[in-house]
Amino acid sequence: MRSSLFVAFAAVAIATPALGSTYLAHSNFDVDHDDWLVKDTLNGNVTYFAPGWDPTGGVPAGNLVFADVTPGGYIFEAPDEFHGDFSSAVGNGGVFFDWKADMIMDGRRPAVYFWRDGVRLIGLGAFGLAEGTWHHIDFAFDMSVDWKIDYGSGAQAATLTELAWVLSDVQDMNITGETWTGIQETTWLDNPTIYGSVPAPGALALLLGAGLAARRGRRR
Ligand SMILES: [Ca+2]
Ligand SMILES: [Ca+2]
Repeated sequence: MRSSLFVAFAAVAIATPALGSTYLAHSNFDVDHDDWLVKDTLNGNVTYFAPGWDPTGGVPAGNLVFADVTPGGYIFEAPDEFHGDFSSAVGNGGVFFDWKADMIMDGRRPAVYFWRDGVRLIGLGAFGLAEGTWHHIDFAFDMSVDWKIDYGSGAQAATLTELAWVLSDVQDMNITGETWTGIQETTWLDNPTIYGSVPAPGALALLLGAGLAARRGRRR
């Protein structure tokens, strides 16, 4: 028992410096579409589609692909793994994804949306992204990103408190699909991830100390 604990702690100590961040929710689509859906909204009517799954060509390997099918707008919708309390990552993590579109209209850009109680938190990517190539898009959960919040009457600048409020109970997460008015474009997605930073060296020392104390407690 004691030696297996030691091995576990040693593995953490060795692995930590190389990790950089830990994934709180993650899909790499290497084996399937990981329960993601495509949600299309046309004149207020919602239809769900299963996205296509491409075993090769992602970043790397498998990825989602969806070719537009209606004149409405579509988004990629995350499964349950991306729902819940991510407040531990506020000021200490963020969300990233790899994204590609074959046609991007002027004024269109990729975005991520987090929903809580009908309120939408929005991270907006750059305009003018090149078509037909993968883009790695990363939004930190802090005020270095121009986060927007929409209570139903239009997007406005979000405060850190609002950011934390939504991220402490995420009920839905979406990533941009639609990039062109008309049934013409195809969009690809890979590696959607909510991440937090690994503990700082001081925090890790505390963690190890707590583990050793627990061992001493059990021995008594
Ligand atoms: Ca992949
Ligand atoms: Ca379209």
